[in-house]
Amino acid sequence: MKSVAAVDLGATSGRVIVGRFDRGSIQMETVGRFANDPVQTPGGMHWDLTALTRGVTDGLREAFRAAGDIASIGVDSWAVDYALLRGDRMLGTPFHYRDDRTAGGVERVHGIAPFDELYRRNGLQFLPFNTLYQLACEEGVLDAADSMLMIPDLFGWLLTGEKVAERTNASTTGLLDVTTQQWDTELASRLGVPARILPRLVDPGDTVGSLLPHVARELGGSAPVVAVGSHDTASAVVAVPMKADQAAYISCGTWGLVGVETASPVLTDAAREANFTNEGGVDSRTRFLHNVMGLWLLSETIREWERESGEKIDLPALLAEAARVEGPVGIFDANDPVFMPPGDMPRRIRTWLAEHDQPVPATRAEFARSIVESLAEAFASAVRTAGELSGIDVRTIHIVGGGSLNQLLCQLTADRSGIPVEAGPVEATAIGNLLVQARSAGFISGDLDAMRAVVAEAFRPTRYTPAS
Ligand code: LFR
Repeated sequence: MKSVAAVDLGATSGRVIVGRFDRGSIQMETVGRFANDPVQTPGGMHWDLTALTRGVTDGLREAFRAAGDIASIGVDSWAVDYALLRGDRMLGTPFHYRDDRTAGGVERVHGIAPFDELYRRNGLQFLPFNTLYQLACEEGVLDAADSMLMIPDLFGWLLTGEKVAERTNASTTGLLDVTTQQWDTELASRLGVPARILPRLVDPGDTVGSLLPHVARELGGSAPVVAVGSHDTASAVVAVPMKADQAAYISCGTWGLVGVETASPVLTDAAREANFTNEGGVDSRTRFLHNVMGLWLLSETIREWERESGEKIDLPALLAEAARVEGPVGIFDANDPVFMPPGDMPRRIRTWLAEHDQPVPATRAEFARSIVESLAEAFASAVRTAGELSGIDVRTIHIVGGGSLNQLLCQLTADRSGIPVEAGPVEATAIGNLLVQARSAGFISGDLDAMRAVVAEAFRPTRYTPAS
C-alpha cells in the first residue's frame, strides 16, 4: 500500500488522515482529530497555535505508527490568516479572521487603492478580512517582519524550516496578481507591505522540504512535506466529482463556498458587482465563487442556546424536527455581514427578521428551519449568478463537506434552485489534499478529471431531486 498523510485544519477542528492508494483507488483512515478553539485576548481574537501544533504533531506521529511508511505530508487550512516572522521568530500569534479590527484597515486600503482597481488586479470579492486589510492593521509589526507565512505554510515551516507561499492560498491575500499569478509588489509597496515579507511562490505538487531532524525524531518517521491546494477550498474543489463544464459546487462547512471552476478569471463589472471571487485553483484553474455564511449560522446559534441553557443540543434531532415544521418560516439574507462576528446569533437573526417584516421563529425547530431555508435560498441564488456570470450551464449542484450530510439543506437547495443536488464526499478537503500528494508521488496519474474519477469511484454521492 502506498500512503500519504493529510493535515486538514478547519475553523472548528483539525484532523490528520492517512490515504492509502492501491491501483488507482483510495482508502482513508482518520488518525487524529482535535478541537480548534480560538482565544479572545485584550488585543483581539487569535488562533490557539500551540494547541494546533500539538494536534498536528500528535496526529502525524499516529500517522507514521498506523501507516509505517509515508510518502509525503500535505497541509491545508482556511485562508487569509498569516503569521509575521523575523528570522525564525514569530511576531505574535496569528489573528483570527473574525477579529473585528479590520474595519480601519479596509478604509486605509481603499483610500490608497479603490475596490474596483483592487478587483482588476487581484480578482477577489470584498471580504473585510482579506489579508491585505489585516496587514493594514499591522503598523509597526510590519517594519520588524522579514516574512509572512499563511497558516498552512506556517505549519510547513514548523515541520521543515522552509518558508514558501503556496499559490492557491496566496491568491486569497489580495496581493497576488490574478492575471500573472505573481506577487503584485507594486500594489504591496503602495499599501506599505514590504516586498521582502512575501515568500517564494510554489504550486500544489511541489516539494516544500524534508522534516527537520528534531521533528522527524518526535514523529518517529520521515517524509517530505509536499504543497497541496493548501487553501482548504482549493483542495475541496479537487475532490468534487463533477463535470466542470456543466456543474456548480458548494463546499459547505463553516462557510458555504458556492461557485464553478473556470479556465481563467472572470473580471467583468458584473462579477465585481455580484461580489464573486477569482481564487486560484489546483492545476491553474480559477475558483469563481461567492462566500455564503454557511453552517456557521447554525453552529453559532446552537452555541448560544447551549450557553444559555447549559444543556447539550442534539443536531440530528434538531434537524429532523426542523424538517417537520409546516408552513412558511422567515427567510433572511444569509450574506448579511451582521452575521459574521461571533456572539449571540439567535438575537441577530430575530432582529433581522423583525426589521424586514418576516415571521420570527417561535421554537428551536422553527429557528433551525429558518436558518436552513435561508442558506438554501442563498446557495440557489449564488449558483444562478455563478452560471450567468461564467456562461456555464449548471445541470448538477455538488455539495461537499459537512453540509453534504445535512439532508434538509441538500433537499431545500435542490428545491429552491430547481437543479438536482449530488451530495458528498463529506471529507472532500482531505481527499483533495491526499490526491494531489498521491499524484506527486506517482501513485495516481492524470489531470483533474482523472482525480475526480478516483473520487467518483470511491464515494457514492446521494442524489436529491428538486420537488416539482
Ligand atoms: C473555508 C475558507 C474560505 C475562506 C474562509 C476564511 O474554510 O477557507 O474559503 O474565505 O475560510 O479563510
